[in-house]
Amino acid sequence: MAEQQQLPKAKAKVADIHTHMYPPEYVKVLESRNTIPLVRKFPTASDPRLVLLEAEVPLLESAQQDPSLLPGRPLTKHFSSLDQKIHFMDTHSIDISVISLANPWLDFLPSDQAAPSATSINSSFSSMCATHPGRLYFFAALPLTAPPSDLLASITSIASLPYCRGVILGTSGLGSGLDDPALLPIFTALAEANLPIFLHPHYGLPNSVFGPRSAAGEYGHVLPLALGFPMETTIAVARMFLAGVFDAVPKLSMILAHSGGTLPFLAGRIESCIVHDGALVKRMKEGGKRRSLWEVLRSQVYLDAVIYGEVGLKAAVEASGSSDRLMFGTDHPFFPPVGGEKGEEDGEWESVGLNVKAVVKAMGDGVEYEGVMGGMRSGF
Ligand code: 5CU
Ligand code: ZN
Repeated sequence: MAEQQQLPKAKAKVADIHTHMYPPEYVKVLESRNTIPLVRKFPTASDPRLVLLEAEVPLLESAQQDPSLLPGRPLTKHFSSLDQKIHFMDTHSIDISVISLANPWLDFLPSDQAAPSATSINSSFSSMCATHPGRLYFFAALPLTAPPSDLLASITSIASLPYCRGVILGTSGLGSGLDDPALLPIFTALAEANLPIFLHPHYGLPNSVFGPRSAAGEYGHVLPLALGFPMETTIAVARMFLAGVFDAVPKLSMILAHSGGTLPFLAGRIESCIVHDGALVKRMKEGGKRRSLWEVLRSQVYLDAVIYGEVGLKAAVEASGSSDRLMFGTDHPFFPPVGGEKGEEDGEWESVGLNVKAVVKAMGDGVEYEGVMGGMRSGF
């Protein structure tokens, strides 16, 4: 991409904090399923289709009648191949990647399968990292549907894995969201083990929120991904804050996907609604002084820089208090080039170029740019 060549090359190391994979054993599980999340082959498509979202289900059904209407997205080699991940990193001058299982992680597994699957997937990630020491680290997957003792045991074992730098977590928690008091021992164990949570959306908003539409009005992934995902993250963190989770576990640290959804923009409004609710203020002061959402964002929260726009990035820096708390990401293998040319996915990705360009516009091309791109984290 010609435009990207004019962007400054970071002199310090570049670290990608938001980059996913599905190890082959996870793909096998998706292939065996009849309900989402699933992987299905269609005679009209060269790659199998990965169908993850509620909004994609109608096409899954209509594809039976008209296979030219394919649901989901192609499950290319980018999702599972380590060589492809390294090739992508090299193509985009990324020195370090912190890889994570993509959504919906292990959320859907029956209780008895969750812990063994987590062990197997985390050990696959460990082995991948060991083949490229210093270039790859990972956020581990948690067996959230496993019995509580197995879940706690998995945190102990994850903490001893040399390349593990935290855990990836969705917003459903144990099924009732992240403000569920039953999660406090899990958050405490993660904080004690110094494992930050990379919080990532998957469930979005119910499709009905976007209103009734004609058949022509699906607009691809724009409504669920551009709007639903960020609102999901916003709601999850707002609920954690309102429930006092950050005060109960002050050592808990979170990295929020997509620059915190809409939190940087809405934190003021959330605060205003709190201070106008006497009962809520009283409850939130029970442990002593009430910390504002701004204070929590600036002390316990980091944001990725996956927002594709200068204005959003500037809001993210303001909300998290410093560009030191903002971390570059690519979201590979999502958002591949769509030109349709053979081999195009092996070249530079426009989504990455857009993101780097937004960081340059928001930060300039000096130390702040280097810091967001990973300079501060070269000693991962
Ligand atoms: O925007 C993203 O982060 C993603 C992701 O990770 N997974 C997905 O299904 N769509 C978008
Ligand atoms: Zn992602």
